[in-house]
Amino acid sequence: MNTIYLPNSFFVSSRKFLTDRLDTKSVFLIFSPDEYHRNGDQYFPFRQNSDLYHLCGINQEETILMLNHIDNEWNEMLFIKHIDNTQRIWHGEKLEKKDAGEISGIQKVEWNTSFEEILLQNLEFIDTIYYVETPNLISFDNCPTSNMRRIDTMKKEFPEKKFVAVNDILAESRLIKKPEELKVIRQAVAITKDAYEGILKNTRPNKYEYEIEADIIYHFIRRGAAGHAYSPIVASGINACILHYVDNDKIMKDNDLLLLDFGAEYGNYAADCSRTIPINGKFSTRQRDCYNAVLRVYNKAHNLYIPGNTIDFINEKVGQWMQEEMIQLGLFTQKEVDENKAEEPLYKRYFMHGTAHFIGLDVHDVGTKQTPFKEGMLLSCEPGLYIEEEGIGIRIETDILVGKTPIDLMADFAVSVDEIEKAMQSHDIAN
Ligand SMILES: [Mn+2]
Repeated sequence: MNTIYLPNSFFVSSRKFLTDRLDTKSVFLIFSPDEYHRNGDQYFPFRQNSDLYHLCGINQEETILMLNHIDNEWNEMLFIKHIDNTQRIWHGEKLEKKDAGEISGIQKVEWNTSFEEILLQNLEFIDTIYYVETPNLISFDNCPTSNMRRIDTMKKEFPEKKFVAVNDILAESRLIKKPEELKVIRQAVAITKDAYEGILKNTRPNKYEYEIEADIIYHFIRRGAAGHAYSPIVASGINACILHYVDNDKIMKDNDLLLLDFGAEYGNYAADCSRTIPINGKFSTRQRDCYNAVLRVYNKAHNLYIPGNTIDFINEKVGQWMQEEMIQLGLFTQKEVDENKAEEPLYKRYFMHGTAHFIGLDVHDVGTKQTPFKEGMLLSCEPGLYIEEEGIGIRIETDILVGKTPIDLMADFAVSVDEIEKAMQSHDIAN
């Protein structure tokens, strides 16, 4: 759980990036998220807040990071959970202060029971409280995250202080991937490739979608991934037209396509991959035509991942390219496009989602559709085509590193019709 994936020099420089942009006489605070109740006496597995991880590398619950500027310098303090012997017997070891210090590169580590007192001592000398706005998801409307609960309480307790959210600074810091991070991300991608190769070998008619999901998690866990970076989509036939299909419980029919959207989370970083393959190992003529239409756009789109472009620009461009392909596929005519008075372009009938999002510690990472690309940013490239009336759903997705020459991190994953059909020929008969 607290395996070290990044050297503490990485976290030291993340904190410096932040504090260099903050005013003096201030304190920055961030708290771990709650552990969420599942059912009975069970909890969902804990996942650290990505900003907190980015700043100190601690993957443990009930962690607090405090950076305060007093006496002309930044003081760093980390607060971690202290457990007694009974808890140790049931739940195992937690980080000792020394371990937490080594992981984070922070000298002063205390038990979180002393946090309130230390904060109060420091507050006298400061004017501004910096914090991270964490989302209150709709379903948690009346239940703000632990981080926001604490900040909201402080806003009431200390109305004379100035409260400033620093999400934009942290987004800027997280967007450009450093070489150390890229090493971890490439490992997430390599593990995802293993799973894809397993799928190509094991997919065949009359199996259930969940058998493929089981193959994916098998490959992820056996190489040290934490698991899925997001709920995997294993959607055969018409199910592929449900964009967030996660039931994965239908039987896979002969002559249908299988759309897969899956990615490993390794060392807190996500890989994000989509592929579409023929369940019986051979594309039909129509399926191949549709697939190649998406593939041509996918290949062309890679060249857009250069400094200065934005997600908005890519969405617009790729939408237009897909529209031209849709005309060729006979889905509508150029005349219908020209005469279309609706606000939505016609291609949105068959391609309803965007082409790109940032990837990093979160699979849909920080950054906006207007953020200008810089070298070292990582984004998905995922055109798709969903023709419900034909039971065809296709998406091809890879992760691309922005640069003067963009780098496709999944360049060695089978993607052409020939590569896919060839890989599927080596079907393991015993399965
Ligand atoms: Mn994606």
